[in-house]
Amino acid sequence: MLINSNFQPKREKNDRLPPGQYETRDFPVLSLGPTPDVKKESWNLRVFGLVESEKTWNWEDFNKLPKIDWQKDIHCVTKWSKFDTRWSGVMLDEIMNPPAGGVKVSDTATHLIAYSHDGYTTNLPIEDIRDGKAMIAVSYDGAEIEAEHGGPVRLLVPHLYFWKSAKWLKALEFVTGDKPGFWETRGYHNYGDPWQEERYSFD
Ligand SMILES: Nc1nc2c(c(=O)[nH]1)N[C@H]1C(S)=C(S)[C@@H](COP(=O)(O)O)O[C@H]1N2
Ligand SMILES: [Mo]
Repeated sequence: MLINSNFQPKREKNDRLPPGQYETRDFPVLSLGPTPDVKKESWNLRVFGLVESEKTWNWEDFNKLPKIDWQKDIHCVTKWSKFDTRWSGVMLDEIMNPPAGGVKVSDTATHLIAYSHDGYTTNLPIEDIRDGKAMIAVSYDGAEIEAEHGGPVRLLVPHLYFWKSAKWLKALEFVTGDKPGFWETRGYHNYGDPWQEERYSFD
């Protein structure tokens, strides 16, 4: 299928730093708790909710789905941005594409909820995970994703603040009518566009 992997929000040419951000070369770790020990061998991805029939992939089956390489800038609400991070993984488009082995999502679904092994959740409008905008990443910088950065599998939605990129991904739920996640119910913005500085709900 056709995937626009070069999706970037509109912005001034050469201006890669969203307002209020600074560039870092490090890769800071931001987790709300201890790093869960998620083994590839027992890892599953369950996709459920408003789908024709729910589906669970194990590591082996998941890795048979088509993967692409992605080079993206990431922006954390705590104000660091990191340019040109290199990932590879399966686009959400494949997960939602029955001919590729994905699920058939109901037309009534408006949002995706991501669930993680540490109890974290985050919500995303469906348009923001379609058409080459979101990846389920299995590798970072040419190697397996380190545990503290969400390995073995994390979500990646780089056009929104990085808290939307759920680490230690275990399930995806399609819903209608939204369902704010961990940070979204604790004062973070419900959408989180770095170019609009959508950091908090009560600014
Ligand atoms: N499961 C899970 N995902 C998460 C988090 C978390 O605590 N748990 N933190 C979020 C936040 S606030 C940020 S900024 C990024 C940090 O990712 P990193 O630690 O790889 O830099 O992960 C996001 N995804
Ligand atoms: Mo964050």
